[in-house]
Amino acid sequence: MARSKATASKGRKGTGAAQKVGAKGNGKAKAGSYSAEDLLFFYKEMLEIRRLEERAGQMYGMGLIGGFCHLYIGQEAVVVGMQAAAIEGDTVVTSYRDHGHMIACGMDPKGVLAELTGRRTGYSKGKGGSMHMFSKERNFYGGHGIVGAQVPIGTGIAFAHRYRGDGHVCMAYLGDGAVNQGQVYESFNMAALWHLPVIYVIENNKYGMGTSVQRAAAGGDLFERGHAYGIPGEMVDGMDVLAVKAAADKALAHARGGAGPYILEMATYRYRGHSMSDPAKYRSREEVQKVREERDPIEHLKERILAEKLASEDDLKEIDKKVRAQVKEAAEFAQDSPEPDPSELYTDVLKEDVAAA
Ligand SMILES: Cc1ncc(C[n+]2csc(CCOP(=O)(O)OP(=O)(O)O)c2C)c(N)n1
Ligand SMILES: [Mg+2]
Repeated sequence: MARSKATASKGRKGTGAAQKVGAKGNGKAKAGSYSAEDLLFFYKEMLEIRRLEERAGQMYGMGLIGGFCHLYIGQEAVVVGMQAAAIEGDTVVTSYRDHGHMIACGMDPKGVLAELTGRRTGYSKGKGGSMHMFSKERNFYGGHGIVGAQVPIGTGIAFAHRYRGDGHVCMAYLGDGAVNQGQVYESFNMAALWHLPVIYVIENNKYGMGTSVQRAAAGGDLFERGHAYGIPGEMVDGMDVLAVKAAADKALAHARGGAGPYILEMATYRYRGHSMSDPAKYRSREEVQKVREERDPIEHLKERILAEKLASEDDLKEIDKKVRAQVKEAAEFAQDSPEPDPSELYTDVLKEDVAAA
């Protein structure tokens, strides 16, 4: 199966300390396939993303975050399930809705919130903001504001994996709105032709800004868009972390084994507006409420953990308490950090171009 190493691990808080993920790579999401430790880890990861983003939303409202801020709330199971199946060294690239991916890749919440608030301790020294964060150390390649731009970039990263023969796979995430970009199909063609180790993860959250996928995308399911290139794909319940993990195991094994790209279409949903400035008038409150009540990925897993008696309500409350404390600490760290020095305006830019102009 996909997991050539027994368990995936990820460094946290830049300490390089490995943390066990530990889910078995058996490709099945049936009850009993996962230990209590696995499920509690998935629960904690999804909660960490949600609490961090809730905090980011509050900080935005307080005027502490400038520019754009696109929240991932509701979609947490997608990236947590994917990363649970990945091994250390696999790479990730995504769009501007990227905070969840950073956390799931093991990036430090302090550095993420510091970047969101434009502080020098942020991942891009406070100069990039929400949409422009990277971590070579954690194999996270951004954070891209141009719709679809990350798809050829991810394909290029996959080319590098293959060229180097390092056995790794790139997971390139894109939205339902991005699947209509021409560059996506140029990428599919190259990836299929050269059997590149790339998984295209389409996060179909039903909307591209204020346009529903039904109004924007012709044809059938989005994963079928790879069929013309011979790229296999499937639809996955993106609100169920175990279904995502099972699909990711299969797709990663395919790509890692040299069979080329794979497409996973995640049926998911975003609870918040497109960005913080979106009042989301294109859908009803009832629609959002229904998904929250019936399909919430965190509640879903919580119910399962309780039903299988893998932990008590109190255990889960304790996890939430710890996560909230960690996020609070990260927010304080960000707010206490200084802004970049004005001299930073002249660093990390193409100075030669400036001089030549
Ligand atoms: C090339 C390009 N066209 C238009 C935009 C404006 N824009 C930003 S996000 C977005 C919608 C993309 O929707 P989707 O791919 O479904 O991702 P989601 O926001 O749902 O995660 C658009 C049209 C852009 N950033 N880049
Ligand atoms: Mg979308």
